[in-house]
Amino acid sequence: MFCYQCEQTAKGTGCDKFGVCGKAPETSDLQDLLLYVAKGIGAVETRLRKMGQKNHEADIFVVEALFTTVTNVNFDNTRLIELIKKGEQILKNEVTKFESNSSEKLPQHCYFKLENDIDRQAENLNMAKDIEKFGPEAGGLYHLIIFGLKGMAAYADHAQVLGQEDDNVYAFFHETMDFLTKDSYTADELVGKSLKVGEVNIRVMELLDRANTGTYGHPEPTKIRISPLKGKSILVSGHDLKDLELLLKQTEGKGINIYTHGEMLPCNTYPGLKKYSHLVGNYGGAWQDQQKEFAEFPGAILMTTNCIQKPTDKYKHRIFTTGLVAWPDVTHIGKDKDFSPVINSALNEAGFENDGEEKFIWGGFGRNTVLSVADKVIEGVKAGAIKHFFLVGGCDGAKPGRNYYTDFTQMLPNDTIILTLACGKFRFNKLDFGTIGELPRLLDVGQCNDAFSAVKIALALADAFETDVNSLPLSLILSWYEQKAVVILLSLLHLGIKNMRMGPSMPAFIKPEVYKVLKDNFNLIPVTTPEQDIKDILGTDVELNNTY
Ligand code: SF4
Ligand code: SF3
Repeated sequence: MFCYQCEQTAKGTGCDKFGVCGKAPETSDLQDLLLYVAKGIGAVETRLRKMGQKNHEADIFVVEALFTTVTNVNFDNTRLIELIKKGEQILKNEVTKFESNSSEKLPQHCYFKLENDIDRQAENLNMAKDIEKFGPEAGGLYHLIIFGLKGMAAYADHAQVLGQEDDNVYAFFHETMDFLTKDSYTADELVGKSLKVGEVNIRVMELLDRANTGTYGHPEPTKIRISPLKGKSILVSGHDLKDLELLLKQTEGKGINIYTHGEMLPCNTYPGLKKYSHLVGNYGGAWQDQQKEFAEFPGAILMTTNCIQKPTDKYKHRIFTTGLVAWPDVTHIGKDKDFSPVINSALNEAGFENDGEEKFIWGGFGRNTVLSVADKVIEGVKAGAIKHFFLVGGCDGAKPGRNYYTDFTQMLPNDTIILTLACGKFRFNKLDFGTIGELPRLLDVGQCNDAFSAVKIALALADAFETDVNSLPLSLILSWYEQKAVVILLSLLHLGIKNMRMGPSMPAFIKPEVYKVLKDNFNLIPVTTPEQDIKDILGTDVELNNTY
């Protein structure tokens, strides 16, 4: 195996014996094999599309194959082999279709056949081979494109589940997978394609935004309960709004309270979801605390997408997966979305014996809400009450260095507004930052899936001040962990956003020469210390304000 797609990669260079995330070598190699098949499908679909022939099953397959290989999604070899076999079948049919109309030779990926010794075959085609072939710099850029596509596939899948698709997006997935079957590349070609992934991802995030807000309404400012209520309980983690809605419907009147966990927190702010009175609030923090929090939770747990960790014996019997997320020997709820096993498990567990002490946090500051008070925000800036905006967002992870984000937000002066999104916010979202006028200083825009909303807010502010995003009193401090953060970074770079700070460390696949390009063109800066970074941005000395 070789994998360096996430921030917690071994020794900061790559997992080559066992994944720090818990991914076994065989699983890692099978994931790469699945992508090999998906590249073949992309190559043949690109050519068939030029002949006017499309195949929606192939479109969905490529997206699902990519999403399946995102960090902390699918650890189940059986399911991966099933997917590889399904891909092989699609590939065979599509190649036959193509060959009946053309004598052009297809890339070798299109002639993939599953061998008896799958593990050996998978090992021979893993990510390390790309690095051997292209070298570390170009190999890293080649993988940057793949990781960007993985992140984009996650967003496209969520949008598709709620009925939002764009055929041009599928065409781009196929073209890019086809591009990845070539034998050599120039650095310019790879950089150009990476930024193109960022560009198309903006369209995908727009589709997802439309899917979520079109189905469940715009998030609205909401006081979210973060302490438990007496009674039977189900905890829903991941990112999928539709799975939560289906579960809410299936548990109506059953006396079970539903709690969100991790990135599901913003679900409490959508009118179409908060209308269910048994969606009672949020329990716990970000994904990396799940082994402790799930063990303590006295009910059933449903994982809808990433990020799953190895379930411990304390809760393995009462955790369930659905969608693309999977763990060996954990009960998987299939496409029929019959959540009865989850409901029965919740009814069998003790539930909370008492109500917890009442505690709430605010959420629901998506673009619609923030832009509805844009005049107050602009007034605040003009009157000098708001000096600077910080977008502190992205993925959380287990590294101790991630305290940076807690300290950073606590050190920010009181005349600054903090916009946040994704699970990185759990580093500071339970702190009371107070208000500027009537506006809370901390505005939670939503999930990583709501990055489009944050982009819209930044662009609207730039419009209001008749300038561009780079000239706004706005600084972006990104935390990254997995591939959705990678594609958002590519989108921000495509938009020409400069001076972003990124941490807790730079991706292992961004090698020095590539980093130099990012530094020279976009002034992408690694985070240092909160004190130094705030001083560099605001020009003032700060210290930790422990009053929060
Ligand atoms: Fe390692 Fe991250 Fe890959 Fe898991 S996803 S194997 S932790 S680099
Ligand atoms: Fe978090 Fe996985 Fe990425 Fe959705 S839940 S931001 S890490």
